Amino acid sequence: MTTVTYSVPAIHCGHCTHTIEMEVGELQGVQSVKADQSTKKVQITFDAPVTEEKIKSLLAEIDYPVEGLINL
Ligand SMILES: [Cu+2]
Repeated sequence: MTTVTYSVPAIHCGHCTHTIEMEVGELQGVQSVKADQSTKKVQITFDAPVTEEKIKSLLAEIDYPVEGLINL
């Protein structure tokens, strides 16, 4: 199980966080998604078959591109 936190500056409201949580949550292998409106961060816990690459390309597709990985 891997947890990553991404910086997603395009988040600007509760609709954005909801969309991200719904879309990323549908990827097989994603255990949890928490998108935060005030910090513009998305924390994702996942396992195979999904990969970071797939998560990032989905976020780019839905117009919430990842602009950085935050190492905790
Ligand atoms: Cu929004």
